[in-house]
Amino acid sequence: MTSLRHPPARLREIIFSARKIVLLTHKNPDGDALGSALGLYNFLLQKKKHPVVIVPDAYPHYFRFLPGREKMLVADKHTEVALKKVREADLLFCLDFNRTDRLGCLEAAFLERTAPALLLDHHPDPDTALWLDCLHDTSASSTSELVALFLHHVFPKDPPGADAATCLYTGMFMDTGGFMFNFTENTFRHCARMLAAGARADIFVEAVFQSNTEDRMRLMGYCLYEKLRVLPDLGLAYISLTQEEMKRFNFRKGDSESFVNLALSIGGIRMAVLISEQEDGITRLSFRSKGSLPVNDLAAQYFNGGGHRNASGGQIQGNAAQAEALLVETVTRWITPFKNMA
Ligand SMILES: [Mn+2]
Repeated sequence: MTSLRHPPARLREIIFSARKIVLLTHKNPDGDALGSALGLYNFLLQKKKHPVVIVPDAYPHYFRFLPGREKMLVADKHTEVALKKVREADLLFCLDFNRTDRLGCLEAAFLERTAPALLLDHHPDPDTALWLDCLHDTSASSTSELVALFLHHVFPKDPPGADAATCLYTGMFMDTGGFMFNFTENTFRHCARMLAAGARADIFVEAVFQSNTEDRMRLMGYCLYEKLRVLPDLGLAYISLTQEEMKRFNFRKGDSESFVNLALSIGGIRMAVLISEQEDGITRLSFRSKGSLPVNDLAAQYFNGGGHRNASGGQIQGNAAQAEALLVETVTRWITPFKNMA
């Protein structure tokens, strides 16, 4: 854990004296990326600041309920404006990532900037030299939890309002798989504070869990019936999707969300993977594991990726069939030392 080096009063000063605050999060933003960035955004609005949230690329449509998301800048759509905002910022927050390549098209502008940046994150091994100050804790459930902690610490007299609370609660819920993993007693403490502040857990449940499209449900059925491969000897289950299959089901970003967890839910399976072919000749792999099996090591060593021990991502240059072959071959070797582990 890296605690903040600056005292709360100094951090308040840094924030209040900044005129152009930019909040950045990672590519393929998930519930925690959006929740932490928009949570902080809504809080800063309360403090009469005018921050801007910039996401590198599109986010799943079911997060459209998050307060403030309509003001967010999507950098690969509005590249010039986004780059200008990053260059002209006088204070930046980096949320839910600690490797600058996670910024996509914003990376170069971020590295060239002169303004100070603060990091709030829970991914392993940050390069702390890049930031003026860090609140970094891999044992935190989510970056949203760290934003809640940061606000409690820096602004003890100003509880977040309902909009900020809704975003931060969403982030904590999503990054723990609905309080299934990675949470601590602190997570519930912060969630309780968010609910007391008026977090809308009701709209969130409907938006995220009760707004499936028919296309997504059919795709899920197809994946489970036709595409799920189970290799019991390796404790591995995976689903692989080609571009052609995604088009057949009118795929929209987020439609395959949580499919990897369906594969992982099989008894005896310790590791699950969703392979998704992209339009640009790249195939993405999303890894999940149970217990102590470190899929972030597998992702980092063989698939140009990384992440958390039980939830990581990576990618290869090539199509879905090539990714599938590489996955099986790699896991066959990689899993050996872990075979007798719990
Ligand atoms: Mn996160």
